[in-house]
Amino acid sequence: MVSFCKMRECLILLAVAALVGAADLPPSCEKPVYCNSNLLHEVQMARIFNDSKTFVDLQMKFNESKTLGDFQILMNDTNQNPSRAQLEQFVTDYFSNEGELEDWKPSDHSDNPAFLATIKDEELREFGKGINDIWPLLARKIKAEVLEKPDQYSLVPLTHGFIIPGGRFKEIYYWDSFWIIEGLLISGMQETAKGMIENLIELLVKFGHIPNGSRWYYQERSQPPMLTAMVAIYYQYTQDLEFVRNNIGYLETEMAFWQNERAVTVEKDGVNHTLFRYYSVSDGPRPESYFEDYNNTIGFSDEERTDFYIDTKSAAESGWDFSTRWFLVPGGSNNGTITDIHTRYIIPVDLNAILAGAFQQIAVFNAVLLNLSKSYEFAALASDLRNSIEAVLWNKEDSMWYDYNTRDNLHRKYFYSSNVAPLWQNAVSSTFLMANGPKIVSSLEQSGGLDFPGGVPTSLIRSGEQWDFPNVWPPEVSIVVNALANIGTDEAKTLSLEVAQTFVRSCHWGFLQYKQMFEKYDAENPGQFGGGGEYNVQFGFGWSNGAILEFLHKYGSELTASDNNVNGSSSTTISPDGKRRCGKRRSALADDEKKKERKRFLWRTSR
Ligand SMILES: *[C@@H]1O[C@H](CO)[C@@H](O)[C@H](O)[C@H]1NC(C)=O
Ligand SMILES: *[C@@H]1O[C@H](CO)[C@@H](O)[C@H](O)[C@H]1NC(C)=O
Ligand SMILES: *[C@@H]1O[C@H](CO)[C@@H](O)[C@H](O)[C@H]1NC(C)=O
Ligand SMILES: *[C@@H]1O[C@H](CO)[C@@H](O)[C@H](O)[C@H]1NC(C)=O
Ligand SMILES: *[C@@H]1O[C@H](CO)[C@@H](O)[C@H](O)[C@H]1NC(C)=O
Ligand SMILES: *[C@@H]1O[C@H](CO)[C@@H](O)[C@H](O)[C@H]1NC(C)=O
Ligand SMILES: *[C@@H]1O[C@H](CO)[C@@H](O)[C@H](O)[C@H]1NC(C)=O
Ligand SMILES: *[C@@H]1O[C@H](CO)[C@@H](O)[C@H](O)[C@H]1NC(C)=O
Ligand SMILES: CC(=O)N[C@H]1CO[C@H](CO)[C@@H](O)[C@@H]1O
Repeated sequence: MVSFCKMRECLILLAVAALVGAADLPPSCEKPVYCNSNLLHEVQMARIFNDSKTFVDLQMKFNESKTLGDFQILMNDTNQNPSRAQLEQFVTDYFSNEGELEDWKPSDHSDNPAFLATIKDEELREFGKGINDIWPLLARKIKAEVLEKPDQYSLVPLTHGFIIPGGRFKEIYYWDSFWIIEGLLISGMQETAKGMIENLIELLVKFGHIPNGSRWYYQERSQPPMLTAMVAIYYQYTQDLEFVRNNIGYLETEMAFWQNERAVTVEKDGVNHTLFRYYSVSDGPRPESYFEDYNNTIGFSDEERTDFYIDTKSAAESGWDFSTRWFLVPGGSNNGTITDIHTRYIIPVDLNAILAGAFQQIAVFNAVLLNLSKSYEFAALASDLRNSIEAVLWNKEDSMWYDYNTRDNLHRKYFYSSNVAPLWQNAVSSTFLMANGPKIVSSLEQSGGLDFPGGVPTSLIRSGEQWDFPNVWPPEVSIVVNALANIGTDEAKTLSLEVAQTFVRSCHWGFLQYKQMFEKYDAENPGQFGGGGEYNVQFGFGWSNGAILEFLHKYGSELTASDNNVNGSSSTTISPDGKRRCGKRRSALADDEKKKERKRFLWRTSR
C-alpha cells in the first residue's frame, strides 16, 4: 500500500482497512467457552492437551456464566497470569469428558449383506465382509444428558444415530458422510443412511448451512456441499421418492447459501463468470487447532492475522486442510508454506463441479416431481456453471481443469486429484466429453499422478501438509475412479479399474497387517498410513470404508487381491508383500502403441 500512495491517502486507506478489521467479524461461534474467551486462549496456549481438539470437546460441569465468571476470578487472583498447574486444575474442576455419545446398534446392519456375493475374488470378499463388520463399531448416538443441557456441550445434538469417521473425529462430518452413506447403502443399511441425511438436514435448518461437523466450533464453516449427492445416491438405492419430495426444499436452501455467501465474479476474455470459492469469515484461530493457528501468526500484523484466520478456515471448509492448493506466493506459484495461505483467491475445480452437479440433480428431482418451472430454473443454473467451468477452469493446452488464481489471473497448473472432479460430477456437456475424453485420459496418464503403488496421491508436492504427497485420501481415489469411468471409453474404463485395483490391494494389504482402516494412505508404501499435518493418523475410518465398498461393488467381478488370483489378465499393480512395484500396463506400452490403442476408442455413452 505504502509504495503506491502518498502519505495522507495512505492514512485514509489504512483507516478504512482497520475499519473492516477483526472487530467487525463474528467469532468462530456464538459459544464463548468454545470459541471466543480468555479461558479458551489460556488453556489452548498452555498446551494442556497435545491435540487442541481435546479441550473444545469437553463438556462443562456447570453453566456457561459460572464457568466464565469463575475463570475470571482465577485470572484476577493470579494477576492475569495463571500457572499451567492452575489451568490444569481449573479444567479438571470445571470440565469433564464423561462422554456425550454412546454406542449404538444400527438395527439394519447384517453380517452378510447381499453385495458380498457379487465379489468374485474370495480374499476380497473376506475384505468386504471385514469392512462391513466395522459399521457397528463406528455407530454412535447422542446421550440423553446432552439433550437435557445442550448449553454445556460443544456437540450439537441430533435426532438419529449416525456413523462417525473414527478416531478424533467422533461427531458427524459433512463431506465424509457422502462416502459413509454410499458404503451403508451398499451394505444394505438404508435406514441408517437416511438418518445420516436427516441429521445433516437438522444442521442445515439450525445454521442455514451444513457446518464442517456437528460441533458449535465448526459453526462458520461448511464443507464440500455433497448433500444433494447424498440424497441422489439414497434415491438411487431406495427409489424413495417421498423422501425426495419432503426434502427437496432443503437442497434448494443449501444452494442458496452457496449462491449468497460463496459466489465470486471472475472476468475472463472479456466475459464475467459466476463461480464459487471457499470463504469462511470469522475472527480468531480455529478453536480445535487454536494453538497451531495462533502460533503460526506470531509476528503478523493485525490485518495479516485476521486474513490468515479467514484463509485457514476457508481451507478447512474445502476439506483439504491443508495443502499447497491454497498456498499462493508472489508470482502466483504454490511454492510456499502455511503462512502463504490465500484460499480466498483460489477458484477450486471440485467445489464448482459439485455445485454444477447439485444444480443438475435438483433439476432432475424437480422434473421427477413434475415441478417443471423449478426444473428449468435449476437446469439453467447447472448449464451456466458448466459453461463457466469450461471457460475459466478448463486448460485446453493441457486437456485438464485447474484451480484458478483470481489474484494473478492464472491457472494453477499442478496435478491435484481434484482436477478431474467435473467428470465425477457429470459437470461437462456430452459434446465436450466427446471432443476431449481421450485427451483427458492421456493428460492424466502423463501427469504422473497415477504411477504409485499405494494409490493416487492428492498432489505430487512433498510439502509436509496432510493433503499433499505422498498422502492418498480415499474419497479422492473415488473421485478419480468415477471420473475415468464417466468418460465412457474402453481405455478410460480400464484405467478406472486399474486405479481402483491398486488402491483396493493397498488397503487390503494394510487391513491384513494392521486389522485397521486408516483415514489416509501412503502412495509410495502400499497399505501404510499417511502422515503430516496437525494430528496423528486416525483409525476407523468412515470414508475409507465407504470408498473401498464402492470399488468392491462397482468392480466386484473384476478386482483381484493379487496377481495369483488373476485368471487370464496381465494387468498388474502390486504384489501382496506390498513393497515391490511391478511393471504397469500403461508404462509397458510404447508410445505409438498407446496412440493406436487410443484410436480404438469405442464411445459407449454420450451425454
Ligand atoms: C504429549 O506430547 C508429549 C511430547 O510429544 C509426550 O511426551 C506426551 O506423552 C504426550 N501426552 C499425551 C497425553 O499424549
Ligand atoms: C448458572 O449456575 C449458577 C450456579 O450454579 C446459578 O446461580 C445461575 O443462576 C446459573 N445461570 C444461568 C444463566 O442458568
Ligand atoms: C476482575 O478485576 C477487574 C478489574 O480489577 C474487575 O473489574 C472485575 O470485576 C474482576 N472480576 C472478578 C470476577 O473478580
Ligand atoms: C464484470 O464485472 C465488473 C464488476 O463486477 C465490472 O466492472 C465489469 O465491467 C464487468 N465486465 C464485463 C465484461 O461485463
Ligand atoms: C510454532 O511456529 C513455528 C514457526 O513460526 C514453528 O517452527 C514451530 O514448530 C511451531 N510450534 C509448534 C509446537 O507447532
Ligand atoms: C521454492 O522455494 C524454495 C525455498 O523457498 C526454493 O529453494 C525453490 O527453488 C522454489 N521452487 C520453485 C519451483 O520455485
Ligand atoms: C414447485 O416448486 C415451488 C417452489 O418451491 C412450489 O411453490 C410449488 O408448490 C411446487 N409445485 C409442485 C407441483 O410441486
Ligand atoms: C480360469 O477361468 C477358466 C474359465 O472360467 C477356468 O476354466 C480355469 O480353470 C481358470 N483357471 C485358473 C487357473 O483358475
Ligand atoms: C479444520 C476443520 O475445519 N475441521 C475439520 C473439518 O472436517 C474435516 C473432516 O472432514 C477435518 O479434517 C477437519 O479437521
